[in-house]
Amino acid sequence: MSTHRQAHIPAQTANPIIGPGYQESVATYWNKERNPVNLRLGEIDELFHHHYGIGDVDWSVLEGDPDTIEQRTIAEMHRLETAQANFLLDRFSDIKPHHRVLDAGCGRGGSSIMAHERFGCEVDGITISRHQADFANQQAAKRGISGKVRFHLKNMLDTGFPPGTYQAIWNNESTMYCNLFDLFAEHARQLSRNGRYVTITGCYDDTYGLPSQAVSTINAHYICDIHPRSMYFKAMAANRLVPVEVVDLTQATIPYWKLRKKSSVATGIEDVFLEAYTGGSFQYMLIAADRV
Ligand code: GPP
Ligand code: MG
Repeated sequence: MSTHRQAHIPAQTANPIIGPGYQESVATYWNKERNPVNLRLGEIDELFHHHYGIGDVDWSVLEGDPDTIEQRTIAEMHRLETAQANFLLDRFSDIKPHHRVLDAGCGRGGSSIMAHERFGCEVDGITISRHQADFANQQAAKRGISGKVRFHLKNMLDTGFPPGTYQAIWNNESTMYCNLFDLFAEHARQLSRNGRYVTITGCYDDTYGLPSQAVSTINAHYICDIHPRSMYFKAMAANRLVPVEVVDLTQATIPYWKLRKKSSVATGIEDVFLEAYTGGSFQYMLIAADRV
């Protein structure tokens, strides 16, 4: 009898860069995802985000002409999500037009397009979802920036990009889809010496031990695996990434979730995020690090 294992052929065979099982289910989720909470917001200015918002809410959007409350609420949520992306990009002060930057887990490309428009640099966005890569490339084409902003079907743990290619790399709410040690090893390889890495992420506070029920519910909702806060620093220290700035954005994101809960595009996960953040088991963090 042969002892050879039958090679597993993923259902999504058109995507050869992902492994079977976990990554396959994540890609399937994002290939099917068409949530109005992302598409209706993105349609406002054709910047499609897959992250949450920060900053104070203008609560007047829930008042006044009832016919415009819905659209004004959606515009306000979008404003807060764009503010989050700008807060992340603010950590890259030295990007010049000749630099290349990498958006790891780029979603539909909103942050990548913002980076190019702000710095004039070349941007590579990578995702394991063919739908997201195609969608994001169409957005770049519509803006006439396809020569500068390119989206690829690639695995952020193993991109194939040459060593030292990037002056900057970020993960905007995408680290919870992979092992941090593997991820930061790949980032350190691709970053130039003295390059900058930034992540905004949700992490659980391991002061309290393991993930709370609310954090576990978020994991199940998005098929992700939220890491403990301490693991970010261990994985950075192991991979030549030295933190230079840590910002707890938990209080800054709570207003976004309160508004989202009242909006027509709420998905049902809002109360869970509010419970996790206000209960203290979950934190929304920015970490910036230098590649030494
Ligand atoms: C938001 O994406 C981000 C994630 C799904 C990763 C998980 C992030 C954490 C901070 C835990 P999205 O914009 O597609 O989500 P939604 O459809 O709920 O707006
Ligand atoms: Mg969203």
